[in-house]
Amino acid sequence: MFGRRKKQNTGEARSSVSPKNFGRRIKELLSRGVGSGEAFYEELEDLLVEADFGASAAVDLADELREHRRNKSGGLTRDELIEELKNLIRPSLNVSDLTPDPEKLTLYLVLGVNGVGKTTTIAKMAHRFAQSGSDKIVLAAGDTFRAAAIDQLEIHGRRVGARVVKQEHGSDPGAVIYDAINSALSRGDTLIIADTAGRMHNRTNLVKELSKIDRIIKERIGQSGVYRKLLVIDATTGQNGMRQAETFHESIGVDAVVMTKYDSTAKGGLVAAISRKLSLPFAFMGRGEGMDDLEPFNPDIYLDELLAGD
Ligand SMILES: Nc1nc2c(ncn2[C@@H]2O[C@H](COP(=O)(O)OP(=O)(O)O)[C@@H](O)[C@H]2O)c(=O)[nH]1
Ligand SMILES: [Mg+2]
Repeated sequence: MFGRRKKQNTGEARSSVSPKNFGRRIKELLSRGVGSGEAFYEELEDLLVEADFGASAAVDLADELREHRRNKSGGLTRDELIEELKNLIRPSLNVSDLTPDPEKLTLYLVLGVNGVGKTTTIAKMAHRFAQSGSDKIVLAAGDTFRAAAIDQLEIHGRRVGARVVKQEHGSDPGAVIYDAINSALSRGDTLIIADTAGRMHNRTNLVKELSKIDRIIKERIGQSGVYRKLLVIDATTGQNGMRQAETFHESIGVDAVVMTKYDSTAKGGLVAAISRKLSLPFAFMGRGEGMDDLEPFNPDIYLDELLAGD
């Protein structure tokens, strides 16, 4: 069901439409105006599909624009059409603010298939929160499947000044996270970011393994704390990313999405596609491998970049 671990930086090579390129092409199309009738909407749909909006969002957006323009007289300038398109996309874009509340024990469970950038994102988030004053951050090495994953989290933890709770390679991820919560409670730490393995190959395993972790966290964190499930999606995986979002959301419920590798993607439509189809808010965009390469999701910046193109 899930794709194999991707090779890195294949985004450029696979894509024919870069964000700039997409913006430029859409601007060219919009410059010609809706005057060209049905051909205009078909071309718009094709461009949206190429930019990873997915077929259903592409058709819907083209339909909505058509509907919108139907009863209006007079033509629109290119920039007015771009604004209309932004106005059609914007309402489905939502933001999740993950700034932790220092008064409450908070746990972010980070989910996603292998290689999407979970561990790197955990380090970036810890770095970001540490810089803004959190000094009680715990990273839970819940990807116990690969020994290297535990080492990787430890190295990141040292770098960003966060304590790492781990167990042996192969141990039960639920037990690691349970330990992390208990030690946080006893030491007065306020934020736990938990890693998970992305090895689940079918929905049954995924549900089983994650439901167990989910239950443990709910029991230990309780009503007084904050528990959020964050799904990491690799922007270069296109409609595979859409399917991953659907599977995780249907299986255990996702609270917010982090999109990684936005720097090496070609296309930005996946954000809009996931937003429209699943109504999930976005928290962060990863824009590189460095610790500072994580930005809070901003719908206006997203739309400007998507439709920029000069
Ligand atoms: N260009 C780029 N690479 C990233 C980004 N986030 C993660 N990576 C890289 O993706 C690869 C897999 O990341 P990792 O965190 O190990 O993925 P995990 O298997 O989901 O934990 C690593 O080489 C990361 O440096 C990003 O935002 N941009
Ligand atoms: Mg990892």
